[in-house]
Amino acid sequence: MAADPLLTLDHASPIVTLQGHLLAKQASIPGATGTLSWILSALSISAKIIANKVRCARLQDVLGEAGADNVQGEQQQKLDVISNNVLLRLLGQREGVAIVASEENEEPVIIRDDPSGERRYCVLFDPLDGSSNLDVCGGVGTIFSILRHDRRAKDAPSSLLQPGREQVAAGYVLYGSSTVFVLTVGDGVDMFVLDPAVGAFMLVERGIRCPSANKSYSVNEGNRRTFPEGYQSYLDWAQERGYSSRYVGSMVADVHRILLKGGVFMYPPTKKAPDGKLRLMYEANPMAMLIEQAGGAALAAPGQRILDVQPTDIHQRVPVILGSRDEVANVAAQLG
Ligand code: AHM
Ligand code: MG
Repeated sequence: MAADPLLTLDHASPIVTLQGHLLAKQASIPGATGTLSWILSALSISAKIIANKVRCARLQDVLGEAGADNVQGEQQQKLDVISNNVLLRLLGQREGVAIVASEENEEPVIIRDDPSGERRYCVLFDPLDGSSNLDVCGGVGTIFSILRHDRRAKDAPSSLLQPGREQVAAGYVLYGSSTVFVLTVGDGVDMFVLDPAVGAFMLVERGIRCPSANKSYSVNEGNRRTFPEGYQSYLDWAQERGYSSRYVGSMVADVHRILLKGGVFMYPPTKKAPDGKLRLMYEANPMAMLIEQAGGAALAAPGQRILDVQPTDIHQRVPVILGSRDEVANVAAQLG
């Protein structure tokens, strides 16, 4: 691909926006109604609004704590609240959305529960992951997961409690040095970059493959002493072999690097968080779907795919080991 896709004179190399990409996909699926594309378009508009807020954070007094705790007992940042509101309002306008669940809200929000035969979806998201990095201008992101609404379920939470392998789409937006939208609808992983002058996400890479190996691990080593023994053995094993350590402390930024460059990202159980810190439905499942769709692996434990974990609570946590296939296997081998 040319350094600047707009500079190429190759007429066979079309300029593709996220919107155009979704319409083309929709046209290729017989009987597709466009409902999913319309939901993804709400996510893309939300991403542009949140990106703009993140970019102006220092200028607009939206940095710092909002003064309340979220359902996880963590301090909400003002931008967490703003991002959550933007997503809820935009998704709320989409006919195809039945239920929305956010890491920031204790209960799912039921948008429509009419029992008509129409196909509807549940959208789960972490509106601004890694928000504690905002004050130091670090990369943050929005993570989302889309499931089919189960109209037979007795209530909203039971419609949401589906294993990650049932996701119909998943993705994240990284608000980093550029704004990147990474998406899977179950047939590979595509990446778009926001052109702020045009106001559109432009396709920059189709069918991303996560390299099968890279001597690099990403974990909060400050917690090492409280990791289960197998993780400590893995770190010894990796260090003896000259592995590099790379950790931002913002899952979207760390996983984005792993997706493109390879290596392994881990959030193991710790003394403070015996099931790990990351949430199955808002963080682990969508990232696991993306990584598997790119040819990588995502485990909660040896032999236990994250995507096969049966959720029992929408806010539950899960240990995460994901990234290059061979590197995930190296960790699993040490865990025994
Ligand atoms: P958040 O959803 O409250 O922002 O927390 C999730 C973040 C992830 O982005 C990141 O991987 C992890 O917390 C970092 O945790 P730690 O600071 O314990 O390493
Ligand atoms: Mg998060």
